[in-house]
Amino acid sequence: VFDTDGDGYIDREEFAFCWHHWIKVIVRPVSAFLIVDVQNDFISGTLNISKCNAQQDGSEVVEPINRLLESVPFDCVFYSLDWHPPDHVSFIDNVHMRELHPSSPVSADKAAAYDTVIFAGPPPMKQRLWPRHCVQDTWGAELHKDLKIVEGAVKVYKGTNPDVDSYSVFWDNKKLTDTSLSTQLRMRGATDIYICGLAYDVCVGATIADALAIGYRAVLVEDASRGVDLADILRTQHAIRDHHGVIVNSDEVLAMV
Ligand code: VGL
Ligand code: ZN
Repeated sequence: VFDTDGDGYIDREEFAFCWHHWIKVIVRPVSAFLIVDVQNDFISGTLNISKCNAQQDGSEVVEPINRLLESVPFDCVFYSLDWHPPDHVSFIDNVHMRELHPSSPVSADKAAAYDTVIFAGPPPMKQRLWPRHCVQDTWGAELHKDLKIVEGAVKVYKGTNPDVDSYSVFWDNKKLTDTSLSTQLRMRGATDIYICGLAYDVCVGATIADALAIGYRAVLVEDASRGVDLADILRTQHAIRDHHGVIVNSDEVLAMV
């Protein structure tokens, strides 16, 4: 009965039946959908990822994300926003505001966007420099205008400390402070987190790594994510699989409904 057409795979109808009447009842997953940084600056603004090495169009995540929001009954939905003050440490045009460590591979005068420097600290802090982006209360920090915002969803702001960058939606890069995300997920009893958005190899990758480290079942929705650098995207895929995360496309999530 599991493989009526003999193609070697469990029939989709059979799986759907097992899922609804048996598997789901036993495991009782509580799902969270986390949409990472689908903001203007990454799509068509100052940190336009289509001009980066991987040349991916960030606007293409909007359609699959909206489709998931419309069709999948997630137990909770989160939108994260990169939300920097004007004097943020990651901005290339702020590199002169802070002292670099003698071991920094690039000096402040030579540093360009996308270079990595080491700030003096203490302790010394590695930092990739980016064009000024997602400044609080500017157009570039707004979510894409076509992104569906569902009722009852929670917005999580990160990167608000001028002196520390924050790629993961859980913690800043030095793990000094956490956002409200862990608390909110715990309050709701979440077991499974579906993650997607921008940028695949930066904030999405860091967030799914933390989710897996905490012990959530974490699922990357790949066709709803776009990245900066092809080699880093590959590294992110390997890191997810190494830590028992799952990589799927949105139609596979839709097929679970
Ligand atoms: C991001 C670079 C700098 C991201 C944020 O959201 O992936 N990337 N700040
Ligand atoms: Zn940022």
